Amino acid sequence: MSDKQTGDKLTGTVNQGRRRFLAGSAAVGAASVAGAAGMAGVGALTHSQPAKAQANGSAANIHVAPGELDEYYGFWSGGKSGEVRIYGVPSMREIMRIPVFNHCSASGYGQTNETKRILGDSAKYFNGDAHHPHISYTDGSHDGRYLFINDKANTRVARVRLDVFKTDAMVTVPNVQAIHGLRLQKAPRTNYVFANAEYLIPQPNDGRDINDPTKYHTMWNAIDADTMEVKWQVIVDGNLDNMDTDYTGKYAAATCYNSEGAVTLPGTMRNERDWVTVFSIERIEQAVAEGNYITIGDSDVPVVDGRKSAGLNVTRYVPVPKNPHGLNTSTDGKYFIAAGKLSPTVTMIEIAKLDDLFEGNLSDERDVVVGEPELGLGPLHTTYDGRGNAYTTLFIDSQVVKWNMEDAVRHYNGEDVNYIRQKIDVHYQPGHNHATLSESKDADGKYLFSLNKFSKDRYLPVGPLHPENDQMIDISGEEMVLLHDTPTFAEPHDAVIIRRDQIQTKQIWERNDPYFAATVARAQEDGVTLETDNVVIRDGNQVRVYMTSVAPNFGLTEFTVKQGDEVTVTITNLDRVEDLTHGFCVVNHGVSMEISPQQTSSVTFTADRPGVFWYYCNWFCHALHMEMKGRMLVEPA
Ligand code: RUQ
Ligand code: CUA
Ligand code: CA
Repeated sequence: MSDKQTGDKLTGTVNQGRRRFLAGSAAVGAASVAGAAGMAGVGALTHSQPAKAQANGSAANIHVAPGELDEYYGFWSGGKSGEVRIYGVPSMREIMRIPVFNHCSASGYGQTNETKRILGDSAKYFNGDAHHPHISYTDGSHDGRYLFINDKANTRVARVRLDVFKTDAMVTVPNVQAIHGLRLQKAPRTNYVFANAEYLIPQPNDGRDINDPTKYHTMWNAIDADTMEVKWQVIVDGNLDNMDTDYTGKYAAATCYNSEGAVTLPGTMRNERDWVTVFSIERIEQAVAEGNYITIGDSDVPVVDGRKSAGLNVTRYVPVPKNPHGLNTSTDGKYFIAAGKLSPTVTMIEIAKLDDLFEGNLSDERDVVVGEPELGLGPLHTTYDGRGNAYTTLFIDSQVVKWNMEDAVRHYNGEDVNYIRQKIDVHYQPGHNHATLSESKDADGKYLFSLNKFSKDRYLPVGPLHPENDQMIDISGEEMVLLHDTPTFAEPHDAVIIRRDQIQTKQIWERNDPYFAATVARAQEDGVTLETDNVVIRDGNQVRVYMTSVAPNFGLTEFTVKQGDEVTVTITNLDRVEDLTHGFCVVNHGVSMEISPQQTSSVTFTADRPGVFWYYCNWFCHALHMEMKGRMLVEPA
């Protein structure tokens, strides 16, 4: 590439030209959607702001000098990669990756016995589709104990321990498909993880009714956050997309874009309105306690019928413009705000009115709506600054719009006020956005991230597949200011950012940690003390190899097995030094795992070929790290 081309690429003129081109193509796509939605006429797109960060000095604040620590932890969903990624905010240095629904070549997640126990039956899947990471609460504030995240691809919900940054529990939700929206009870503490199943299926899904979509339905699911067991499910009308909970622990609300119960795209656009489904957690618990439920198939999870036809009054359906998407609770606890997607509006539901709704004191479901501001094209998600302002992504407009909630309510009541504060261009096509602490009552309105689905011309080209582009915006002042671009891999849907003091991590493992307790118990059955013993135990054609590691030595420099043996190697890292992780890798066997200080890790594989196979430490641990190895001697069968 010539200097001239490089120079051109950096000029605002060219960037703006590209912006228009992109906005145009997005508008064409949207126009066909909007046309089908009976929304012709939307789609005039203009952009005038430069694509580069504004030079007003704010960017200097986000430089975190070498050796300095960031102010916030950012937990990014890894999307189709199935992982969670940890960034320091504001530096956007990637600090760690946590394998959750994927398997990991480095740590052995998905391969070690400890992690296979966590993955359970779903260990056979190598993929996941993680969307919504959320951190546990006590009284509406993040308590830093756990992070929970959904897997749309294989209908799972996982929990990550934030003292060790490891996935420690997973559940596959029965009788539903595609967990999408996921949120936690915020008060008094996170007792429940709530999970939306997006797709409609016959139930039980055992081959019956496959040709009769009128018999399909889906359910809203409550998982016990402490035991990770599914506690109950609620059958709903329509489907469930995104959701959020209130700040009292009483209510949750979910968007439904398929009130039609359709199985095709045109079908899901038929109704002029869809709805927001509101759940009364108390009333559902009461129905379960009174035995007012069924079970489905071979699952014993109580299923409460929340459809209108069942008349149980555990749910309410609030009509909103068709095919809504995001639903985000304002951090003052006042509103559920549902984004219009195909409508240029968001709908504000006043949570304080929900008691009256369920008690039948309102004449119309829509009476809980207290604002419906028009914001721009393609509103998808909303976040908050804790100062009364909301920030909504506009997918089609490629903008984030800052607007004032109380002014939007006044406007809805007929007052002539302008609730829009500012629109800022983002690059390009934003989905979620997320501001610091904006899922808790502690929202501090400092940084906002716009998680953009397209990066187009923002980075050095890497072929047809592009990264996404997560843009950091300063929202601490009156004006939003674009600060920084971070490329991210396929694809963070959502993120959660909390203060660094809200997380307390362990520096080394404790020997009695439940993460490897089952492995310790197995060793005890063999009469092995993991901290001292280096032994090989033969049990038929199963061989259990126990060894320690202390840099730069494995407790065994060789062990002998027979061809065809099932070999389990259990290693206990006796080093107590922070950051002194060892690895265990067997050459040509696809075996690799992490053993961090004071951790026990184990892996089982078949010694299928005779010969000499070296095993080695694959985590650089010592000046003699290269020498930290041994031989597995496999005798011919
Ligand atoms: S969704 S881009 Cu999976 Cu949260 Cu809206
Ligand atoms: Cu132990 Cu490298
Ligand atoms: Ca619809």
